Amino acid sequence: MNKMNKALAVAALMAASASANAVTIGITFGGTNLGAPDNNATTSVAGATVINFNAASNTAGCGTIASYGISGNANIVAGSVGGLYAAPPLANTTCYLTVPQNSTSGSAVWNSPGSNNYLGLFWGSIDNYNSLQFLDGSNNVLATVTGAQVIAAATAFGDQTAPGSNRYVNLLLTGGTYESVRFISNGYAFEIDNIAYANVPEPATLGLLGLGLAGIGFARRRK
Ligand SMILES: [Ca+2]
Ligand SMILES: [Ca+2]
Repeated sequence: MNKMNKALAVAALMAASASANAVTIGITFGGTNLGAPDNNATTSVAGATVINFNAASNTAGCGTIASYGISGNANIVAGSVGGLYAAPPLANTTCYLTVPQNSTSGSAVWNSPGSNNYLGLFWGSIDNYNSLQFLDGSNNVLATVTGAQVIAAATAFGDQTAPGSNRYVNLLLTGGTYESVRFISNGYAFEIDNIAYANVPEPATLGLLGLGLAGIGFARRRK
């Protein structure tokens, strides 16, 4: 991460910290292209576990949301159905998660194994009516991320092919961990593939700690 990106990341953290609770979110973009047949991005974070929704073959169906620890108004699908869902771009022919499945507004909750502070997801055809919420063990909302926060500048919402509206999104919580994630969409649809999760060291916290130690050292030298 160069200095400009670090400055932008800090600015994003400060903006996100305006919410009432102590949890902040760092948002970055980009992952690793898997090549065919997945093609679309997956996480680049070392040690993260990836859910690619490919356990069942396309011809046999894509399995149930329950088999992935998901409940609510959602479905595991492949391909595209006009007006309902659109496959992630780059000719991804694999199964993925879509929210909602049977009404124009709905949500689904994915229970993450263990406590984690990192979430990665391929967010396909990003819409301004898509959002996600990080929840604690009592289902309190720790933080919210909206489609408007992750779409690239000058990109049309819902564009099924533009790179700026089909992004691998990396979300890192500072000051807390989540137990589950709620995916919300007030329209068709919120398409998700390659969910990644991990509990990684918090670089922002370590950076702040490092600054504090440096300050103490400087004060001592002046005495
Ligand atoms: Ca997939
Ligand atoms: Ca969409």
